[in-house]
Amino acid sequence: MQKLFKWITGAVLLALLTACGAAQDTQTIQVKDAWVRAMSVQMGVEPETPQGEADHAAEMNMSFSSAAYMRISNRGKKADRLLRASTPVAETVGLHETTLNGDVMSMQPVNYIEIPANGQVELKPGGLHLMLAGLKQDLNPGDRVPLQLVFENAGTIKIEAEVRAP
Ligand SMILES: [Cu+2]
Repeated sequence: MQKLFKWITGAVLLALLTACGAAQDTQTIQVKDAWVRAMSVQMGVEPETPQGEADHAAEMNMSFSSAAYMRISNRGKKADRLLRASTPVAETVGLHETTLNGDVMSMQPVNYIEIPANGQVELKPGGLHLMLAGLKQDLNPGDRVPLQLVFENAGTIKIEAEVRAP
């Protein structure tokens, strides 16, 4: 019953948001201190390169990745969720969490990042982060990377993250 109620609340809210253009609710979510780890991408393969090596080079390029970090706060009375993100500088942006099991650090995708009501979540090295996979260009310190964040309630929020060499 609780679940159904939640679902209905969500549906009504969504309808309201669609009606009001979501402008007001967007302000309940604030993104601060966004930065992206600097990364150099070696693009370009010599024309004479045998096919196998070219394929390998293509795979290598695809493997260039970086991560974005930020603080997301929620001033609202309802929890919100970051559902997905995108940027023009990478093929994909994944929501990831780095965890430490004993001495082994591993990274796995998460379905969403929940921002509690009246709370905040910090995406930081060694924890939650956005994984920018398949970088299309060098990310040099001082560059600004546009990021589009999609929240369950707040909708789409566009930010710029500064590239930093950690
Ligand atoms: Cu990751």
